[in-house]
Amino acid sequence: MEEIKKLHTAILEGDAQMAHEITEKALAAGIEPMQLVNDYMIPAMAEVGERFECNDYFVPELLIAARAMKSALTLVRPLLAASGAEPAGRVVLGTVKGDLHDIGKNLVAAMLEGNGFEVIDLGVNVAPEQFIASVKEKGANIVAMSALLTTTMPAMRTTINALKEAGVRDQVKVLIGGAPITQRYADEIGADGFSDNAVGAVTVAKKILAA
Ligand code: B1M
Repeated sequence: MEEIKKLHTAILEGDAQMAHEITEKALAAGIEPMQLVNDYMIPAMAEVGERFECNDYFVPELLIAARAMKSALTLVRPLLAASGAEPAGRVVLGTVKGDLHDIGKNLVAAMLEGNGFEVIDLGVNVAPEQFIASVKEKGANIVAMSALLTTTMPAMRTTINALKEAGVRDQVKVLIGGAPITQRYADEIGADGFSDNAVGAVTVAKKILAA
């Protein structure tokens, strides 16, 4: 399906309707949802980020690109979830307090769901108390946190400490990621796992649950 290549352009140019339509047609033509995400959506958003960094794109362009990406993801997410076999774990996921970036977090959700995890997505700007309440209510075994700002990274440590204080730290594994996060930082704050990408997050989630 030749038209699929336009998905990259549609996201890059922030054409949500086009992104939605091409994704719909590609899925109808039998293209794997995972292929759409890995080969078109992630590279398109990576290029959006690069353009922003060299002042070719500004905040409005970022927002419309993000909207186009989300529009395509709404079609793909349920399919990724449906393709999963046995539930591999129950994940409470969110972007930490003070941080509104959710594109990477949504990709992590889609990848986890696509690999059989149940994902309780708390959204963005998630306070430690919200993570704790959800862990208790849903009986989650993974707390997954995303942060894109160096100023919001400390909220991960705060949340881990809050999990300890609430007496639920031993019930869950903590997985973290996001552009400024490193393995070193994960070790420093006592997280159980770190991944620098959404696909790797699945591998790490499986590994830490098995440990
Ligand atoms: Co903002 N932003 N932003 N932004 N933004 C960055 C992060 C920035 C690096 C841009 C820059 O200046 N070069 C910079 C942070 C600098 C820093 O902290 N050192 C920045 C800034 C400063 C800001 C504002 C403060 C700007 C302002 O208002 N002055 C503001 C903050 C708002 C807030 O959060 N409180 C802001 C706002 C925005 C928009 C709203 C315009 C928009 C977000 C829209 C949205 O998310 N709905 C936006 C965007 C789009 C970006 C960039 C350009 C792209 C982020 C993105 O979506 N990347 C970003 C620059 C960049 O990254 N090059 C930037 C694509 C996405 C697929 O990648 O999120 O990294 P990413 O996710 C990856 C991995 O990191 C990993 O997997 C994903 C897929 O492989 N991953 C995980 C992510 N979470 C994970 C969790 C895991 C595991 C892996 O386990 C749980």
